[in-house]
Amino acid sequence: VELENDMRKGLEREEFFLEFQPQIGLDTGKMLGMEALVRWNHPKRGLLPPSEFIPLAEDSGLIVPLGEWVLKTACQYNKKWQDEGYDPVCVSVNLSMRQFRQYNLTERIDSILQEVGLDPRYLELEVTESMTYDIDTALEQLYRLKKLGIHISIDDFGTGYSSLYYLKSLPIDRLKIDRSFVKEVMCDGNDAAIVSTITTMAHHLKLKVTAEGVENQEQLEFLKLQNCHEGQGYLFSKPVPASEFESKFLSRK
Ligand code: G
Ligand code: G
Ligand code: MN
Ligand code: NA
Repeated sequence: VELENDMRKGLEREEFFLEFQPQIGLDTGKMLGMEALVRWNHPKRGLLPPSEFIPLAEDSGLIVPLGEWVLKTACQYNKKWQDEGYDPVCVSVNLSMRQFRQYNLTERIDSILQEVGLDPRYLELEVTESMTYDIDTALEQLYRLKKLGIHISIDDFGTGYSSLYYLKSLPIDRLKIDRSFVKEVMCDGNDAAIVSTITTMAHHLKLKVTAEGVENQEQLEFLKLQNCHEGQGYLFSKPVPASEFESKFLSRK
């Protein structure tokens, strides 16, 4: 409860900030996108990782205002960088279950995009498989979101509940292979088979595929052989604050 009150205050006092992690095209080595990840600079406890406050924010419902702050701030950075002449890239934002269940989510995102002035095609929402559990509701919500012109990806793919029926029905653009499969891809034949199969399936379904948690060259070579489109992970960069991201990863023609 104390951390919950702190979070409420923290939102007003601007104690939250974003880090960005690049998403790299594996054939060119070029940065094609970035994921925005929230951090909390707690006045007494110092820097808190999401694992220490996202679950609490989920339980209390504070994830809705926090998630909206993340969305808006990520869009603002992206718009600012485009205005400064950097090559435009898409920003990915994690959506929580609570946000996904909001009946007016599409309108809220639409008004954020309008207010910020960001072209919807430069926003991607990351949803998890568990959000598609109620397929009819999920389909309706995802179709509304897609109509805005934004992109949708399935985060942590392979770890949650999903059936291939869902996968063929959902209006999604990308699968993000969970990092637990990528981790052992060089020493566990089952993981290699899973990564390879997800990648092939994504190709056939005409979905983009991103490997998460790419940490070394061997994993990268494996993923390239599979024609996996993009990679995200410590091999390229850990998530970094906006100013560092700008100087290290953004480029102009
Ligand atoms: O860097 P990493 O420790 O950033 O993030 C840990 C977890 O927290 C990830 O599973 C990520 O999806 C989640 N997370 C990070 N930022 C956000 C956010 O803005 N909203 C939601 N819902 N989850 C987030
Ligand atoms: O939303 P998602 O669950 O995908 O959140 C991404 C999380 O993965 C963040 O916590 C981020 O810091 C973490 N992460 C990103 N790249 C790597 C990596 O190469 N290795 C590990 N172990 N974690 C990573
Ligand atoms: Mn994510
Ligand atoms: Na993930």
